[in-house]
Parts: sequence; C-alpha cells; structure tokens
Amino acid sequence: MEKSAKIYVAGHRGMVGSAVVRALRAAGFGNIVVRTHGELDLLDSRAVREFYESERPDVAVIAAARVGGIGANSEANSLFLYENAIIAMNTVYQAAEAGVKRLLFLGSTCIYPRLAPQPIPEEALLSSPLEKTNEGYALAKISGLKLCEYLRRERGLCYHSLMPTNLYGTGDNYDIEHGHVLPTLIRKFETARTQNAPTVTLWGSGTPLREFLHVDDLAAACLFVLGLENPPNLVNCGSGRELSIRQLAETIRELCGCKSLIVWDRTRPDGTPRKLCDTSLIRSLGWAPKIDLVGGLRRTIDEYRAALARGSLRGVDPCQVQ
Ligand code: GFB
Repeated sequence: MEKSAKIYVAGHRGMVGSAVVRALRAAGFGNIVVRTHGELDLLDSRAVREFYESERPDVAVIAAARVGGIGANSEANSLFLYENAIIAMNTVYQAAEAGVKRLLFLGSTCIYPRLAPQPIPEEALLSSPLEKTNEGYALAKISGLKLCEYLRRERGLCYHSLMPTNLYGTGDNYDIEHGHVLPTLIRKFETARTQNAPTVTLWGSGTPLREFLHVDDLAAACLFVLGLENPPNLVNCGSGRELSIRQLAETIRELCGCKSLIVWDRTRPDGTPRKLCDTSLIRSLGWAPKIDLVGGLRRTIDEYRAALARGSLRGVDPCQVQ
C-alpha cells in the first residue's frame, strides 16, 4: 500500500477503528478519510454510495459494527443481525459499485461453529451450527465476508477479511450489562476495590475458555494484511493463548488490587465453551502479536482509571455502533 493511498476507515470512533487510524498514522499514512455516524449513516445505502463516489478512496477498512458482549447479543439478536448485515452490505457492495479497488472487512471469530475443532481453522466456517447467543452477529459477519469473497472472484477486486478473536484495549466499552467480559471485569473489580465490596458477581460458571488480543496488535495485523499483494480471503487473528474466564477474573482481580470474593451467577449464559482460533495462517505469512495479556491488562487498567478520572469512560450507551 502506497503511503499516499487514500484510506477510508469505517467506524473510526470505535475501539477497533480508532486503533486502525492510530496505526495508519503512526506508519506514515496521511490521507485518511473518516465520517461520524451523524455525517454518514451506514444503514443508508444511497448515502454510502454517494460518499464512496465523492471521496473515491483507494482502500476501505470496514471496522463499523454494532458490537457488544454476550448480554447485548443474546437479548437483541435481531438488531445485531439487521444492523450489522446492512452495514456490511452497504459498506462492501457500494464500495465495489463505486470502484474502490481494495477493502478489508473485519469480523469476529464468533462466525465459527459453536463446536468447531480447536484451535479453529479458517476452514471450519459453515461446517456446523453457530453459537445461539451471538448467532445474529455471526450471520451478519458471515454475509459480509462472503460478499467480499464473491466480489473478489467475480470482479477481480482485492476484497478480503480478517477475523479477530475477543479484543480489548484502548477505547473499550465499559457498560456492565452490555460490554464484553474483559472490560466489564475491570470495571467490576475496580468498583469493588474502591467501595470495599465483600463480593463481586460474575456471569456463568467461569469455565468457558477465551482468547484475548490487544486491539493495537489487531491494528498492526490489519496493516500487515493490507500490505500483502495477494492476501487470503479469510484469515484469523489471535494471540494463540487461551485461559478460563475464572483465570481471567482472578488475574484482573489481582492486578486491580481487589480483595473481594468472586460469586458466579449461573443464571447468566456461558456462551460458547471454547473459542481459540488457529493463527497458523497469519503467522506463516509473517505477523505475530506483541502485547502479552498481563502487560496489556496493566495498561488497560491504567487507561480505565485515567478515563474514569477524566469522566470520559465509554459505556453509558447500551451498545454502541462503532
Ligand atoms: O465477552 P463476552 O461477553 O462474550 O463473555 P463472548 C465471555 C464469557 O465471560 C462468557 C463470561 O462465558 C460469560 O458468561 N462472563 C463472566 C461475563 N462474567 C461476565 C460479565 O460480567 N460480563 C460479560 N459480558 N461476560 C462475544 C459475542 O461472545 O464475543 C460477540 O457475544 C463477539 O458477538 C465477541 O463476537 C468477540 O466471548 O461469549
């Protein structure tokens, strides 16, 4: 990718999009195009088409989505399917119609079947049923990546997808009911520490296994795949290391300096039992993560404390469109 390339980042205010913009700027890309939700409604196909036709970016990175944790997804599968499918269709298809030559579509490893082989290879896509708690989100992301694949095959456009594992880091959403587990746990343990609470209630059994990747590692992976002349249609991106939710909780409790006891609320869902992605493809191409979980957690807890002190913590809205 030329340093002078005009790059549109959809979703630049979200955790992923803002990390991609930071990484692009740090790498010397100066021609970055963004639009806020108020300036461009990605649910409006005509507006998206007009935007692409007037801006004519060389490259588009699609990091815009309605995102949320297991609580947000399971209570609103219809909304997660509807909005994410339309955002994907508009941002990808209208880009092709307007002649955008290169596009990177971002999704999530929840596109893979609930009981996929572990670690999950890219080939596991559509091989058996999806996890129900986030089926709507997964179906929308599968549609988006398939659209990229079809457009590449039919029109010769370099449209490709990258599926990150569970992400965390700068600019995350700290909403207690609707956020992802990692930021929610930071907020719960930090709140318990400052209030000297005897217990902290977490969801499910604590036994599910999850893999976590710092969003800055993901942003580096995005730049990496955008630099490949012939990228794979679909590639996983993860740290390659998993731990149980219980281990994650104990680690965060310790790093926060919290003494409260953990209580597991088994009426809340566990979600998929295990979700470790096979990262051998992206590693074989030359990318590897740089931020280890404990280092990333320390930094994220510091950022949480600073944002709380400034009054700029995200997580007031139930689940935000990034
Ligand atoms: O990150 P998370 O919300 O979603 O939850 P998924 C992961 C695990 O943490 C589940 C447990 O087993 C939860 O039961 N957990 C424990 C908690 N305590 C809490 C808590 O206080 N809050 C939350 N949120 N979880 C998401 C999908 O799945 O993965 C999204 O819903 C997306 O669509 C994302 O794909 C990457 O990891 O289960």
